[in-house]
Amino acid sequence: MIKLYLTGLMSLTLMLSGCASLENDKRSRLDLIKTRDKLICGVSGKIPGFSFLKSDGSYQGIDIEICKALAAAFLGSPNKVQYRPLTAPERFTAIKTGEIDVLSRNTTFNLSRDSIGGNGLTFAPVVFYDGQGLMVKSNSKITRIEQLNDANICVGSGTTTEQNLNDAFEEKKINYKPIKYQDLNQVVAGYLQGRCKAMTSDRSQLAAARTGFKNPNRHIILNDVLSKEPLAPASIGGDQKLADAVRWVIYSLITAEELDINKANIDKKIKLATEDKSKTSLRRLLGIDPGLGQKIGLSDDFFVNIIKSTGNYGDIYNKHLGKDSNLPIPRGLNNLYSKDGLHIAPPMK
Ligand SMILES: N[C@@H](CCC(=O)N[C@@H](CS)C(=O)NCC(=O)O)C(=O)O
Repeated sequence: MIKLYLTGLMSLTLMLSGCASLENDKRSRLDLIKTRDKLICGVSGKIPGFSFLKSDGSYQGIDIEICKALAAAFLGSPNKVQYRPLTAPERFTAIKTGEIDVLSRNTTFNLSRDSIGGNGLTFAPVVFYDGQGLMVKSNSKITRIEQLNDANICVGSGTTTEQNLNDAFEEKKINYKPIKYQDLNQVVAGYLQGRCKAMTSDRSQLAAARTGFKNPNRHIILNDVLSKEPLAPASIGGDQKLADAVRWVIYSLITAEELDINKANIDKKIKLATEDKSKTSLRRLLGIDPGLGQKIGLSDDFFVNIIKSTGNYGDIYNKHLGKDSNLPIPRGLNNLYSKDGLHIAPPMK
């Protein structure tokens, strides 16, 4: 009798949990994206190298390439993206209200944002390891953070930057006055007009902003790094199907670099794996043998579509931040783990 009751209870629980996951499945935004046949990607649009709106109306940068890789994986084409420029204070509301599908905008991954009791987002793997810095005019003779006592500091509101500035200066017992602005252009304008002795932001943003100055070499970024700023894409929390797909697209870019698969050689790799049945893991990755894509709600050629569209993580990095780009930033932490950096992908199997 007890046994019967327990079996009944178990199958009811299984039924219910089965139904629940089906329900979640149905309501995933990934399906909406596919029906719409367009990915709505939230970006900044104001940071050269990351996401920058050019005068011809096109967007460029590593955050943009992430949107393209997602569209290639979800919809088969990197061009099926609608970009939505957002300021820092606007970005999380845009995810929550469903105005955008994915945020790919120099956004720091932290506990308060990636939690149900916080902003309620789900973060994808880090696409750029950054840290917060301070930029000052070279003729100010300031070289250390301590020399900024009693200074006005220009900062963007609604950012981790604002909080870190407070934490770092409090800890070092340095007095300062934050002058807050809505976006990077305003922060820059405030700083250049002399409202502040220093401007603070992610170091990549400081370097990017400086490329647009009339005399970039009259400004220096101090060596002090105030925080960890791991920048990552994010989507709404509680939608595992979308989050899985986003996460494995980022890992695909890293995996491809690890395996030295790029735009130029992918057709050769496909040919090799098609002809050689012993290349089992490569065959699975390239979708020659089915199964991987299906598990994350995508077609089995998702990996091939990504690499054909954007190349691997290293290709993207070199194009926008490499030594021949307008904003050369040494790879450092942003190299592969096997090359003393922090990027590593779990096995794609
Ligand atoms: N990574 C930090 C800061 C990112 C950020 O958005 N910074 C401000 C600049 S101070 C900004 O709006 N930058 C880009 C823009 O102006 O569009 C965060 O996630 O809070």
